[in-house]
Amino acid sequence: MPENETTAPSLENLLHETRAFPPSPAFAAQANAQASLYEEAKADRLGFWADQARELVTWSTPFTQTLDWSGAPVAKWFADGKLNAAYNAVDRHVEAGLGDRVAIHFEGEPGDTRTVTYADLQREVSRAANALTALGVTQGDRVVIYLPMLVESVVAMLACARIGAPHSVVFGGFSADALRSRIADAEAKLVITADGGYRRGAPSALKPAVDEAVGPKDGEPASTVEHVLVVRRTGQDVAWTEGRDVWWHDALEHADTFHEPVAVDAEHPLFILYTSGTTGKPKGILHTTGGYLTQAAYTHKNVFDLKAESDVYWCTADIGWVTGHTYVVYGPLANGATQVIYEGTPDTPHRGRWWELVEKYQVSILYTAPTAIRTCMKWGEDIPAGFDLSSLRVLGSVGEPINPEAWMWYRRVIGGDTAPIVDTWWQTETGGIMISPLPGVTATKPGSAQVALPGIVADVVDDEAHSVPDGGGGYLVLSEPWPSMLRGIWGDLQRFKDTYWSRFEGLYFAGDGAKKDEDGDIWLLGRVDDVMNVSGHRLSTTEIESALVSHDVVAEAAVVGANDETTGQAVVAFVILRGEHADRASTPEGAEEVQAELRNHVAKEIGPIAKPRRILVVPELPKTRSGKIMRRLLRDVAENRTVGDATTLADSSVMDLISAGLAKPS
Ligand code: 6R9
Repeated sequence: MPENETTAPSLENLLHETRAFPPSPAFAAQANAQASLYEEAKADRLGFWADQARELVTWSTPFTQTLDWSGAPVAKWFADGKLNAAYNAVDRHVEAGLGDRVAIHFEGEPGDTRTVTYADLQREVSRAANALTALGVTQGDRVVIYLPMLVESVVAMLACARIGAPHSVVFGGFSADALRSRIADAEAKLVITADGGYRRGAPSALKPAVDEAVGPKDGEPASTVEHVLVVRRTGQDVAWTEGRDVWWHDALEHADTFHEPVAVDAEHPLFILYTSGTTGKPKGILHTTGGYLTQAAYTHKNVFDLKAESDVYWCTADIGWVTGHTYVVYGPLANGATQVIYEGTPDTPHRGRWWELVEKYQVSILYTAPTAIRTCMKWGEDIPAGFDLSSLRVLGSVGEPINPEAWMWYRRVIGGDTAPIVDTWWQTETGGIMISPLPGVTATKPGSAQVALPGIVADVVDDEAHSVPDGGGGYLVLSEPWPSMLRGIWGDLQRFKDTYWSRFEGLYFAGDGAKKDEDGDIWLLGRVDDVMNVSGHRLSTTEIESALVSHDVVAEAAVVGANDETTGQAVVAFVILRGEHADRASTPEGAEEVQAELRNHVAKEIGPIAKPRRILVVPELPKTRSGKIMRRLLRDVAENRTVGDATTLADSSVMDLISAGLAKPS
């Protein structure tokens, strides 16, 4: 793309962002990461990773080879080493005398609690591993986990790892159909589920979806699943298939508390995690053991500045997503951390629930998503102000670009203007954090993930794969293999090559647009499929959203490019107004006034070219269960089409609400 012409307008808004927050000397002095880490990694990248692997992971057979890239793009890391991920997450801490340390403070949505030490975890995981073995699961068999956020969910994942059976966690909010296709693709032998979980104040059933997913359907035979292991959580009635279904508590009660972890090769599959592409069938992203665990532990220690003996860490992600895998299960436990796991939603039974938990457990490190932060902004800052959040010392963000307004709010209202924010860019495919500031080292900038971590090589390139100069924009790529990189798409090597390695020769194509600022820091601009082209000008959806949200009246915004005969695409914005302004748009005159105000605001922030052609005031935005806005559906609305498949929305009625509201002329 002709850089200067097409990206210049879209760079304006975020490049106006010049605030920077250098680390305090006190934080820097105690930080795990020091600036020398970058030099160390640069001087000998592979040696650096080998050091991390030896320091942070315990190997039953030490490795002698670091990287084998001869089968590129399928990497082998530490290939001649052997280890067990569950041993690393649990047993070695008990052996080191830390058995009494709390691993998990569990808080159920109804308020029930459970404290699990590392010694407890060792007994539970060993029992579960023995139970799985008794049910015929052996090394290499796939186990699907379909559970709410419970202690048992962590135990189930670790029990699989302990016996070398790759797990495939399917988010509990997915439908029976989604579960069925994932079970089929992985040819799973066993499913671990629960009767249900608590969600928004009521028990919500899970087992019926499993019954539907594993049985015969529409001429399709029953699945490969031999047993369904069922955790009792809510006590609700469940249908029972004798011989197939087994209660978790029964199976564990009879199981021994001793289990010898199986030492597997470093490249043994640890898990498959399905992630949706924008189209087509979900991709089963494959991760293996040694490299994944190394990067999980390394990033968790340095990016969050974890002090295992004193910190209380809380990552709000569900184990159904990669963030829950790497930063609830493998990273924190490998590092011997104490963490909070919360079952429910942030607004049950009240909108201060998260902050109440921070106060109660004295959480010191909080890792969450921009969508959650913006929701809290919408609810108002008097809610967090009612709780003591002074224990927080590091804040993390993940999942989508965080707009500067939300970043500043997070810093001021939640972080007391002192806690460093780490905006961490990574993907299911990358397995661990790739681009992020290091707290105590990096002067943070609101809205930017900034720098590749020591050991990671990232770049922004143009259409011809040339590195763009500072100030330029293009596509984010990763130029060197990294330990926790995906090893493929389950059962589809060709799709792996086509999706990630064919766009630019020899480079991993992440699918994200990005730019470099004058300091060479990286700003993520959203998926490239969300980049619009208006009259030959390249505009980022994120950027316009960010401009809209920076206006007082806007709580949330989503922008799409709608086809337009003359300009190629036209910018269409969907906005949710902040509570106190919502009434203003209820009359046609009021709505017009708000729309004009916002259009001018965007013009002022970015340039007239970015002015939305239409601004639609809506009550909600369509989001996937992981909080990503489904722009495809909004594009349908913007282009006056019938709205497409909305089944993966967290709340599928949202589209009806939006369409109904728009039927009235705005
Ligand atoms: C970890 C996770 C990956 C996609 C990724 C990008 C977006 C994630 C981000 C971010 C800007 C960040 N993304 N973190 N964009 N800044 N800090 O979310 O994995 O669900 O696979 O999503 O999310 O677009 O390509 P996953």
